[in-house]
Amino acid sequence: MAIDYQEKIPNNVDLSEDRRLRRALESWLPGYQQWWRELGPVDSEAMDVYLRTAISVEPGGWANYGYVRMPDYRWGIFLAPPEADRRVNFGMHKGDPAWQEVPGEYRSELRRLIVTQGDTEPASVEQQRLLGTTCPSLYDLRNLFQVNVEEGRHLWAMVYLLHGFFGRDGREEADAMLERHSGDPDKPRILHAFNEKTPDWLSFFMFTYFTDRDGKYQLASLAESGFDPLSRTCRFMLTEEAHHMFVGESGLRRVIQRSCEIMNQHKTEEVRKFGVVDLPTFQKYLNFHFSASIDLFGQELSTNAANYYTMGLKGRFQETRIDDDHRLGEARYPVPEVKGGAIIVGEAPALTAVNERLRDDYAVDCQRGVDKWNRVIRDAGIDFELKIPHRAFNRKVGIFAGIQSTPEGRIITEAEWDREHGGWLPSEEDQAYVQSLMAPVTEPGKMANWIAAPAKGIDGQAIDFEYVRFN
Ligand code: BYC
Ligand code: FE
Ligand code: FE
Repeated sequence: MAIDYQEKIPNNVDLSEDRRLRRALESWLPGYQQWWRELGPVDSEAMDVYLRTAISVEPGGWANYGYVRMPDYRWGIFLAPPEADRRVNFGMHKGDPAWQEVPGEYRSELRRLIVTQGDTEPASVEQQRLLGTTCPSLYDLRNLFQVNVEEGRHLWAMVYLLHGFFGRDGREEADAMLERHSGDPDKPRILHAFNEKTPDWLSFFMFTYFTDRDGKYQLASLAESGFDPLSRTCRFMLTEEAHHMFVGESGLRRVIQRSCEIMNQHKTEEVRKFGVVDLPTFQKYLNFHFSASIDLFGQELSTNAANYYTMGLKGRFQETRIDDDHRLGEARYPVPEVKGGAIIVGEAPALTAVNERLRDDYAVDCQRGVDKWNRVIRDAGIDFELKIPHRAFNRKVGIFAGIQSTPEGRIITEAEWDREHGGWLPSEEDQAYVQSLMAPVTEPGKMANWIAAPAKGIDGQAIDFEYVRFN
């Protein structure tokens, strides 16, 4: 399963044997490159960046590190190795051999899932395109670009499926991926969170911690798909996702570490005058990014999701490790409800609640990093605890979209919300303050004042390694 880099489009799907598909993808390539130049990372054309590139899809042996001139990055198509005798593992077709072609009756559902997944990838690159101009260090700049090129590759992954398995409407959907743009009033990206701004590095780290983690859970559910090419594609994408979440988790830990240092050094909580992020502001950013990211799981009760499950297209997180019938005929699942001005836990058919179950799995995973950050704060002897806000807080999708709630989950009136929300979400002033910290630091090994150095470098290199050369 080696990857052939001699080809125009590196791949491990025997593209050279499939003339029609190769031509289709080669004709999509220039549009992609133009999109990258126009809406990818600004001013990056001349930079050499110490990037990892996939050279094999086997576990452990896939990454190769070296300097790459950004526009020459080789985006390619990499699928995880096939599993012998793989089956559909859930839904009404449970036990059938996994599909190597799109089942005709599920074509439009499958296409919609692939389009929604694909649309998020270039959206995130668009959201992050200005961040390079205010990088806190060369190490961070390199990580940003690594995330960006891999999100670009994730778009390729979905475009491969569209071109390879959906004929003409697949080609049209692939073109549309480059026509919708994050925040565009006429042609926005599909999901809300991907039309928000990522204007500063605190937001970037929050995004890679919380929103890329939605990617992990969605990709893991799609990796369970009975449509085997989708499953294999997502399995390889997941190996890349781990780094994106690492960038978020470690970035946020470093922000907190630095804030705590300054708090202790000056024996004050009012650290803004020393040019670092105060913990209450950090909490507000956390509140925003968690709430925006849990919206990405859709409605608590979703017939779309139930259909995807029954059809065998999208499973649950780690479907095959769950001990039940994998058909969800009778099973029930706890689901929150708003009743009489309070939030209670109700119950619903597990089949229509698969979105909610995934959101639950996701929330547990989010807590882990927060616990680690709290340990940093505690170890510094500071009395402050970061908290994940309640499910009901600041929601735009699902049953909580119609109400307002405090971060603790108490339902409040619109008037109270208008009065109080500036204390819970980043205000304009908070955002302006965070923005004021963003000045580029590009001397090897040096860090911006508001962030601590990482524990170690990338690929065993020193922290003061020249991760990016500007030329
Ligand atoms: N924004 O039945 P429901 C990633 C719509 S992130 C706007 O609950 P469903 C990444 C919905 O379309 C992972 N609209 O929907 C991270 C539906 O419309 P219709 C991305 C929304 O389908 C960082 C209606 O509301 N992957 O990879 O069960 C950087 C009813 O909703 C939203 C995927 O999302 C929203 N948030 O659930 C880079 C996987 N939510 O039918 C990359 C593929 C719902 O009324 N997508 N709606 O017209 C899916 O599995 C599903 O589409 C969703 C939505 C889970 C997102
Ligand atoms: Fe991605
Ligand atoms: Fe990602």
